Amino acid sequence: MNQSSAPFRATGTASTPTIQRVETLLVDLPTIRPHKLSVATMNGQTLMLVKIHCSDGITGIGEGTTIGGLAYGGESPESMKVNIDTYFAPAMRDQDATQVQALMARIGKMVKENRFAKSAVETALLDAQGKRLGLPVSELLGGRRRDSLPVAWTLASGDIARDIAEAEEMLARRRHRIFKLKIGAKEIREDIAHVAAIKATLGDRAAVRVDVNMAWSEQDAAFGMAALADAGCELVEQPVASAAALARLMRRFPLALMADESLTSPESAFEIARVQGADVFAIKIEQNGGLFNAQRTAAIADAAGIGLYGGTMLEGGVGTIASAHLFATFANLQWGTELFGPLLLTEEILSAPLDYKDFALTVPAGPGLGIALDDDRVAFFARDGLNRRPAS
Ligand code: MUC
Ligand code: MG
Repeated sequence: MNQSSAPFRATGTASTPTIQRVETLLVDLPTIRPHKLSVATMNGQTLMLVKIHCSDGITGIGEGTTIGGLAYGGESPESMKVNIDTYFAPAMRDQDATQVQALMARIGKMVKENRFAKSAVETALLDAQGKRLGLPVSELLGGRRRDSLPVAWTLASGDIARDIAEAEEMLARRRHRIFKLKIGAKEIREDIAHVAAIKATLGDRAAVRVDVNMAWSEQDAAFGMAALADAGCELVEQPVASAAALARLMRRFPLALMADESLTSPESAFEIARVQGADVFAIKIEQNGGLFNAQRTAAIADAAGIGLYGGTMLEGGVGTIASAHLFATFANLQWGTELFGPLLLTEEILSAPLDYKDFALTVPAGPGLGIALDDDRVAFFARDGLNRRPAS
């Protein structure tokens, strides 16, 4: 069938649910402690929530976050809101709400880049379509292979004693037994001593990994990776920025090398795979511009024999569960996930908290994302009253 005779209708007929209104709002929530990364120290997180209201009465929800405002990349929660209000919403209005991939392609023609905003919008469209069909988002993505996901915790207080106390508490509560340490802000020897002290205390009771968030030069990385391996660290995440440098560091040290910031699309994933620049890919729905693209990136990893890890942009409950539905479909998830974002926040904005137990997160079984916002709490934490104004 050629394209012109395909049955797809971009604009709905009377019986087709269409998009009526796209609403966005910013929600500011405090973190349980300062979260220190090489790029920023976070004392709070801003969630950009999007609600897509459809003509059949169904509303889908999505979320976009960043780390430290603009410290991590080109988008901020504020830019996502303004761009969705100004550019996405007019392109979506009156369009068929059931054709999610086609609608995302339509948006893609009018909106270059803006991967995080696209992820939020695609999440909301999938939530709405799942609710419409009575299916969890994981089933729309091809079907889940697991109902729960192992979840790592990030130790990022910046203080060794506090990090150890936090890790001990997580182990005792059976919440996490994989710990990721954020390093790269301090002098390299100080960072290595920090990692070594934590691993020495935890021993075989827990896995220790580090994320440098690109802070090291290639020379730093060569020194640092050897020392980290000696300290018992099993994986280093994005020590340097460039794909070529990652490739030169590969397999020189007895610990796994994971790409994160380098992965911004299936195309970038293909390039890292081509130069053998990583043992593991951190898959993030926002970095990839949505769940479908993240799924394509994961397929490239599988084809290249690269391991998979479910990453986070420290999303709240909505973005976390969208990611969970996707990661539940992966054939391989060798390194687990770090879907702990909601646990870093002091406030709950879902009507029921997510289910973390036995070192894992349960993937909800209900239609769509399988979660609901507590609208009163969302309104309470919304940045200001004006945020409640519908975008279209
Ligand atoms: C990142 O770079 O991986 C994930 C966990 C965390 O603490 O920060 C993020 C971002
Ligand atoms: Mg990272």
